[in-house]
Amino acid sequence: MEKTAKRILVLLILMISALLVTPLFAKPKAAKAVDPVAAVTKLAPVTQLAKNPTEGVYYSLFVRSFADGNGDGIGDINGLISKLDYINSDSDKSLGCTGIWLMPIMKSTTYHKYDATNYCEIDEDYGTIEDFKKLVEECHKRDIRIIIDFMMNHSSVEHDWFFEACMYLKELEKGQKPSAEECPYFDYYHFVKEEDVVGTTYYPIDGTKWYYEGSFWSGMPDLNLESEAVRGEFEDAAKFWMDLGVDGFRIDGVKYFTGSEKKNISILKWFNNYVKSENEDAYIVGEIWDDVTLATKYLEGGMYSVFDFSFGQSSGKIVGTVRQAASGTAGKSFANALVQIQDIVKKVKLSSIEHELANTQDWSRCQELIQQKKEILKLNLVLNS
Ligand SMILES: [Ca+2]
Ligand SMILES: [Ca+2]
Repeated sequence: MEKTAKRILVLLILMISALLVTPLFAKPKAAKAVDPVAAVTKLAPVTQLAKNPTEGVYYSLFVRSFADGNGDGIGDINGLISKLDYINSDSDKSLGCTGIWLMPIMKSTTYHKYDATNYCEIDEDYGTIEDFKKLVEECHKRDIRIIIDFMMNHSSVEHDWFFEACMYLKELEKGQKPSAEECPYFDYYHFVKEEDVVGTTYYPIDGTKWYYEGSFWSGMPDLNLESEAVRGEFEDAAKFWMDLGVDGFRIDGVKYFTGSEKKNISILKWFNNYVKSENEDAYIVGEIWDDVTLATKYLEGGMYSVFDFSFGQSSGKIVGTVRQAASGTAGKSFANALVQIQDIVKKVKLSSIEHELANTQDWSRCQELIQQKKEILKLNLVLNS
């Protein structure tokens, strides 16, 4: 295990031990419940150990619902800037998070924005590139790193690439074979003829006998990540955001890149190598929603981390530990679970750590899973580091 990762793990174990010392070793009379406020105060120094983007606590943030800066009822970048002290500052009221993960901010037609219509623009609901530059500056002033959602598996059905490809297919003469030389965007997606449709993830293109793949839904056509041209587009997009100062990426839908785990890992290797060639400290975490052993295999793709979904949701280890913070066994059980996960991780990649995840946009929020009490939420964030 890498030195820094070890330090974090040891720190977590020490923190959790701090929760346990009183109930385990004090005389029965002194075995009272741990005060969450006092516990959080003790845990706070974790922020001081986050020396680079791979360490610390990341706050997952849906810009649309976080803070509205212009009063139109939709959260935006300027609203977020106005609340940064809440995320990390010297104030006792700060959550002490060392990073934020912004759910999609790129131009899109949906409220969730997981289907981009342009990978190098901020959605106008959220603001402008100038606003984003200001956000990066204000975050870095407060030692908050920014990673952003990066959606390579699919674009929006309204992306120009898809529009151009469909127009080309509609204009093909009968019997004419499509060619990427005539229309490069034909190779950007997975188009098949009617007779080659497999399963239910293909959708028809009106006025043609062609179908396109949409793993998630018809509005998100799957991109061909084995195409050099598509990879070039994503290298340009990654560079665009890194030049603006982002510290890394959360890669969406990795398992759906292709039907092959080997190919998916190879795609990750390409992306990871590219990003690291631009910024060797960039943090890349992959969303591989699967059993922890299967998800961990994707570390072969060179990413520093993959999400560990087994720790999340209401039945997961993080929420369970927070709910039982005052018991004599919750902390020990949490530490044991972390050690077990790290044993699995180090068999694949010695220098990596698992990114324990309390919740995602697809689950109920932490506050709902636990309770509306800030100290308890803070404890949850620390365990989620
Ligand atoms: Ca707004
Ligand atoms: Ca795919």
